[in-house]
Amino acid sequence: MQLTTRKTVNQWTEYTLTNDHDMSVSFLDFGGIITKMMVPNREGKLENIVLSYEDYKQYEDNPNYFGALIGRVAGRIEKASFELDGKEYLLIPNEGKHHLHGGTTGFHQVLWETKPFQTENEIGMKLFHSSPDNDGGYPGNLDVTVKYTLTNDNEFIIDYEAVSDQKTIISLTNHTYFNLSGNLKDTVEQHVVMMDCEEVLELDHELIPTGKLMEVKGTPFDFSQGRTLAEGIQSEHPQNIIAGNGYDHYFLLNDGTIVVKDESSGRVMKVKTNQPGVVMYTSNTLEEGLQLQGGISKQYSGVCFETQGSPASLHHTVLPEITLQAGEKYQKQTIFSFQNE
Ligand code: G6D
Repeated sequence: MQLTTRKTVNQWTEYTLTNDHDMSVSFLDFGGIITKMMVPNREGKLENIVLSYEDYKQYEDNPNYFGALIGRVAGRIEKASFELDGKEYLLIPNEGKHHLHGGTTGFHQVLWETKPFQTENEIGMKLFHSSPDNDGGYPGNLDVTVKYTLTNDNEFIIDYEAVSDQKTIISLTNHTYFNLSGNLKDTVEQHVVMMDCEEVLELDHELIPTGKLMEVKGTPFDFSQGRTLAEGIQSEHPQNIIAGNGYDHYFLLNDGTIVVKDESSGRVMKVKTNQPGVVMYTSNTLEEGLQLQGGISKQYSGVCFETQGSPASLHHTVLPEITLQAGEKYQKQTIFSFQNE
């Protein structure tokens, strides 16, 4: 197990965690951005399975949120406003009249303090950020700790903890785009996904949840038996079309487990979370022609599993809330583990 560091553009630091089987995860202190994840294929060949810019300077803007920690609230907050105990809060509308992924002062663009740790079978980094009261319009002084851990069982674990001195809202995630083919050899259209989910949140034409839970049975959103992403990308289902021909939806998870397989490489990724759901985004609107590590971006180059509580709960009662009481500890975990078939 080892940790290496290197200075990159803007005096950012890139850390690389490597385990005893040579799996490695690289990330920046800026935005906690995951820049590389080297995972073996069935022949044992290590290849990068995440989308990342070749020129790190492009992370200054990062409109696709490649690899980034997202907060204070992942997803879209309708009309950039919410109410807590009868008081209305106005956030920065950074996508039309709505608020996306924490807005222009979001956690994807802050410099996190870092502190390494190591045990016999784990190596990792704690990342710290303090978001002041009224940061981007959110109430409460919020202290956040995110822990990135790589184990010798080829698991990459993200632990999220936060505490606020006032009642507030919070829903943290990581916005890594995965492509298990390795080094961008293929798109994710033939990736097979399995998840135990009966309902997804219906979206309107601005990708804002309508508050209606849509039964997945008999639709391209039913992943209970496994399904290629291509089926939703090519489907005529109105919800696949509204998302830009693919998926960009919040799936309510029964057991918090997602399995993703790429037949060509033999890579299998299992995602295990204690979040109530996940936005699966198949990069339908990813800008084409970006110079990424390993190749050029195109539609469906990657798939995101943004585990989170849904901000739609601020406007609809059908979902678990994302409120955090003063002094209450926010604690969430998502594990990405890798095997081969
Ligand atoms: C698009 O709608 C999608 C979001 O879900 C995603 O996070 C973003 O691109 C990067 O806006």
